[in-house]
Amino acid sequence: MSDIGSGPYGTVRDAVVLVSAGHIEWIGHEADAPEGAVSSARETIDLDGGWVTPGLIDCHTHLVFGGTRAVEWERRLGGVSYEEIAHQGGGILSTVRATRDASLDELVRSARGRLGRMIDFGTTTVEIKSGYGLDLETELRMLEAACSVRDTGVTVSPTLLGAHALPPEFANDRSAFVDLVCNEMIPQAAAARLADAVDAFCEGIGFTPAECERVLHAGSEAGLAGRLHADQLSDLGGGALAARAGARSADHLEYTSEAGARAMGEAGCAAVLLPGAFYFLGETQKPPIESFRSHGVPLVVATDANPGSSPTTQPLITLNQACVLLGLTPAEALAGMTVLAARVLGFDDRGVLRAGLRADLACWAIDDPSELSYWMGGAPASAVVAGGHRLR
Ligand code: DI6
Ligand code: FE
Repeated sequence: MSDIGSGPYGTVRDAVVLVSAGHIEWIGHEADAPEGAVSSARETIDLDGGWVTPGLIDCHTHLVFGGTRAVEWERRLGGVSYEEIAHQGGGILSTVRATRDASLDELVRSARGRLGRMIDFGTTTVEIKSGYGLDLETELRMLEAACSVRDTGVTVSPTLLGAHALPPEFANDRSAFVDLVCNEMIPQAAAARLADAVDAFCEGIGFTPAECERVLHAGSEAGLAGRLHADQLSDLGGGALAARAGARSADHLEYTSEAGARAMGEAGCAAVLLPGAFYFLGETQKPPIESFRSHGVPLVVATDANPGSSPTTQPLITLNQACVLLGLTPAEALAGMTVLAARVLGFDDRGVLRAGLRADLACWAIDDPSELSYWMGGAPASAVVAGGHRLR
């Protein structure tokens, strides 16, 4: 019994997890399992010495989009910066054109393919943002596509990211676009139950802190949680703004100041680290991890899966990047994609393995949990269970 929940991972060795009606009924040492429970189980998965973790929770993705940005990436390799491409009408706006052109069916089909690869690597809960429509109809279509991929068995938490970039038709009237986001997109998405949260891109190539504050305020008026793309390419005080506005998280945070980290700690605002974007954009300025630790800011890790700055569907590579590039420990990285990510999405029924919680499980043929972030990608999960159903 001595090692129940022990060490940095809360490890239980030689364990049994009993699942019933979609939930974990019992978890503990095999020797202590209820009499006959294992032998009478309808279905068993023998891990043969492998490990079980909570299903991975990817709390920041842009999994629904049209097209790719591979050609633009080639230009970036030739020396043109992400921001220059954005200023030339490319970047996010090129994905907006492809997404507006895509039907609901096409968006669902491509997102389902990407989500399938994430499931292979243990993801059972995913947040999906809109933000490549930038008009009412396409933003709602993106959210509908996000909700449609629930048929995979994965829990999807959709986020309205209407204020992601200024669409060309509003180039001369920023405030009218923010009005559209606040007065139409947010209320309609909330009324149709197509969004759990709102998000905005607080950045020189995105929206000002004042504009983002309006969006977060409109979101909370509509009963939606707040998130913020903050301080990714410059310090606009986005971390502090997210904290002040009561957002659940500020995300990216490469340029967040000490004061921003302190404000986040005081407000209980999580830091969602997106090492895939840091890597893919060749960033050199790292988020202030030590400041976040010292101010008690939860360190959360997500893929930021998107066509422009983090084209990945592989959460294990993200865990590796969080350790190698940003300096998290493997245990911190795993907590950041499980228990702490659950809180960012407002779920209290998952993210840890405990009796009574949802049976969202990822099974791995590994000898030690540090292998989840050690292999640069590693092998797919040997089994994935969501809500008690086997997804793989
Ligand atoms: N930051 C990101 O990493 C995503 N959005 C954002 O504001 C990706 C945007 C993209 O380049 O498509
Ligand atoms: Fe993002």
